[in-house]
Amino acid sequence: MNITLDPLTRIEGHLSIKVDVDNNKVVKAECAGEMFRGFELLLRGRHPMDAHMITQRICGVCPIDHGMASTSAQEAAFRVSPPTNGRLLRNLIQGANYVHSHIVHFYQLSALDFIDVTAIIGYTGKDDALLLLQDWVKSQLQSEKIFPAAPFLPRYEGTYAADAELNVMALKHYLDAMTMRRQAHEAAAMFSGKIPHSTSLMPGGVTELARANTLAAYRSIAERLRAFVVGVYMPDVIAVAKAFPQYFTYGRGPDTYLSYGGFPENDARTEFLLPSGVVRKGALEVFDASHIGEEVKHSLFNSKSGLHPSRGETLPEPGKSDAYSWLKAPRYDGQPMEVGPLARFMVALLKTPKSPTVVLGQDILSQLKLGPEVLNSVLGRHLVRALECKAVVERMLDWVDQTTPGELTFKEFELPQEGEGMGLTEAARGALGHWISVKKGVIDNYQCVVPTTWNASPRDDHDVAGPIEQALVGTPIADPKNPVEAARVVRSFDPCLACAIH
Ligand code: NFE
Ligand code: MG
Repeated sequence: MNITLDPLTRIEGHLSIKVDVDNNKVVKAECAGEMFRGFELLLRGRHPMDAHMITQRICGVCPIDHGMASTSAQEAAFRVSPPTNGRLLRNLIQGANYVHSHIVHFYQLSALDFIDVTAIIGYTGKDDALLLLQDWVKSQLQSEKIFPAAPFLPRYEGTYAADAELNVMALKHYLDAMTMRRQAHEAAAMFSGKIPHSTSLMPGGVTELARANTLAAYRSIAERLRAFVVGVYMPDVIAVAKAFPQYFTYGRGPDTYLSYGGFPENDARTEFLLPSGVVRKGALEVFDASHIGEEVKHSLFNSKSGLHPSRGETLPEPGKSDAYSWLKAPRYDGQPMEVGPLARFMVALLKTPKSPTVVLGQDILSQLKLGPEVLNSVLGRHLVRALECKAVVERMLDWVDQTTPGELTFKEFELPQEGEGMGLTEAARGALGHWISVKKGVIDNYQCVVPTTWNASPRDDHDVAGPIEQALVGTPIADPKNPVEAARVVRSFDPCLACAIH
């Protein structure tokens, strides 16, 4: 039997999932990005310093990550790098953008996969926000329209959390998370000029100043965010984990992980808060960018297959036979790689086993009487994303203290007529790379390989499925009309198709 989830909601962008189900289990999955955007083509012939302004528009969720990758690629081409204060302000901007993203992913995008929104009907308390939510859900339930107003209903029916108290508390946190998200945006905008799409990120640093009063204001928001992440987000993820333990066994990806390294801790940008590395067969390897290639056998492109992104081509071919996705298939040594919080945790587990994040992760798992092998799963991804959010928000407070008010945040440079550069960062959703080549003063080629392009990639030249496609196989589907289990698997990756197709 075939089931199609199209569009898969509560993610960013247009994703179509097709699964073959046999004996109530997924036996094959196809993951398709459904539109072409063409950012790589429209950058050609433009002034190189337009790149970070344009590529930030790839996405409103992670614009800062694209800005980081783009300015880093330009910096490599222009032979400049930010001063200490510039690096720190970038970490502060990107950190706040991460915290917003992870909070939104858990509460606004994923929680309603587990939490029963209809439990609000039985609410008898006096919280104004919850009473409003109650009215809204009631009116949706009473609506005669086939599709009542989004966002809560309709939904796939299935098994949701049974504990009324847990449901109502989580719904309250769903509402609180919106405030937290706005505050994270406000903190980022203190140094980014605005959010989304920063006006202050530039090759050479950040054009905003490091003022003592702004640093103090940022710190006070960061402390509120930390209180929410530690006191609300982490406990809620653990509560969901306790209510749905079987989701530590669903959603197993390829068990190959890639991280470029995120949040530089030194000006040479060789040490990172989120370490860089590759994990295959349970062993840590040094990441080597020359191993990346984008394959296109099943992608709607007639570019040469397997090209390194520094030489990449973007040649759309809408009617291509045997192709089903507008995503290329990035591969490392020809292998699919999972990227994102789980990949970063798996790298950290082997590279920095004594880091507070890894120690806390092990602690939580042992309280649940589980070992790290369960992390390659739906709940594993949610758990390590929350752990990472805590690590980033806590480190943001240190970066505030390391910033020196009044010192330069930007380094001047001469713009060369020719140059090539690679810019790598860890976006909230995983490894993000931009490659720029400049000739005669304009962009000659520009390529982006984006986190969700790795995770949601279609089959490659050897017909090997992408990470989400692999993770879907084996998922039990109790009711083919309500494939909520498959949706939970896909959402655990936090896919952003707007980014992935770029
Ligand atoms: Ni549109 Fe993004 C992140 C990037 S995902 S959200 O995080 O880069 O592929
Ligand atoms: Mg690309």
